[in-house]
Amino acid sequence: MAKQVSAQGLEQFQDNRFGMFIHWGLYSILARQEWIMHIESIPVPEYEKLVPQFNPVKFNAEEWVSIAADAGQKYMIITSRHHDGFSMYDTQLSDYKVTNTPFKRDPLQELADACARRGDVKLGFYSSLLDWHHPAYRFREESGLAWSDYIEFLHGQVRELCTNFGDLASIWFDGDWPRHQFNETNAYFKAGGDFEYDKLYDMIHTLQPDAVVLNNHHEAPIPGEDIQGFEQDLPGMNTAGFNLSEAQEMPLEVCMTINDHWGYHDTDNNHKSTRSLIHKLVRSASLGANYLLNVGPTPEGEILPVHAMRLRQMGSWLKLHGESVYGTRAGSLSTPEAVVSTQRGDTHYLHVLDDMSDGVYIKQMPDSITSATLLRDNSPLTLQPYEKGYFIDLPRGLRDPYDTVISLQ
Ligand code: JFZ
Repeated sequence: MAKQVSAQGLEQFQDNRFGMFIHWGLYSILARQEWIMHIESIPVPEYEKLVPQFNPVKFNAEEWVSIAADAGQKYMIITSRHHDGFSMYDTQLSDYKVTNTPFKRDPLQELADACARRGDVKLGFYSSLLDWHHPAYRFREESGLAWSDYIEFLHGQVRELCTNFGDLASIWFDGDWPRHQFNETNAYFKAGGDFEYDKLYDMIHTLQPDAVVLNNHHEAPIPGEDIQGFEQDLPGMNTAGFNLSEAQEMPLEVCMTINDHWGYHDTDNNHKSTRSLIHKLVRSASLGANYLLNVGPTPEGEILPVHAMRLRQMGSWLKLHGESVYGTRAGSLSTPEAVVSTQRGDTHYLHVLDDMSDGVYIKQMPDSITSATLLRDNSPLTLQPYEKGYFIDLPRGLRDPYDTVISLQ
């Protein structure tokens, strides 16, 4: 049987509910998102010219971790190496890495130290399965290398990630998309064999027993993958076009961009509002999913102030309403469209996301529930029997601009 994350690690991961995703690499210099090398067909020697330009002098690990903590995010997942193949840490398995730039420092190590010092934000790593730079991935014919050379590199890097940065929350894989044969002969994508997942996942679960493994392959998880991921969509929805799999009976995670791109894009000003971000967080929670919200820092090493501001506003709301998010599981009440629910044991939380005319009608109330209060300040609300269910009157003055939470006990 394939190894899995520990029961405790899996519970903890779900309890976290809210995380920060970070896409950061050489591509931030070009400021046109992380796929730029592919989109503009930039040859490897050209792209390599970014190396001597990378010098994010404003990078401050403490600052990033404190933004996450202020936002109420309990973990942070950062790109250790994206599809461009550039390692953002001091790997011993390649010279194509951040410590060989003018910056010289290892930002992943600094983040690991900052997380360890604070203790309230866990660290995890994104790892790309495909690699547009590694000769054994994209240039096997020219280089005379074999697929096994790439597997050795990939597994070796994951071993480094699991060994050198303390306790991790998660390893997050991406780049193996079986249902999207972009172009079977396109060397940018075509793997030369399989990724030996059994071995790869067993290694992670042995070295990091509490870390969850996720693979963003957009299919139902295989053994050793502890959670199921959804990209840019809530579980069960597919507006993005690539979330073809059904939500499984297992812990879930939704990842989303805060604007329209993962990596830094200097003309993307389509920032989601704080209100819509809070709604996505609680809608994810109501479906049993964590919400991993991405930011793409600048080439100077900054999380954009417009993003930090929204994150901190989410944190202010969570300070008063966190009880209805952290440690909860999917809701089981049947609610009107604009209302979702989460629950912990016998306590249910109604999240009123829109202006309901007078209040909320719940068709079927579990017998265990006898009282309703406003979570924010415990003001009592009346549970009025109405038809077969209950009506909860929600006076205008009690409503929250983002999400009014009613606690049912
Ligand atoms: C993937 C990455 O390619 C992207 O750069 C980012 O890291 C995101 C979190 O994950 O995004 C994908 C993956 C697959 C498809 C589309 C976007 N697909 O199969 O269409």
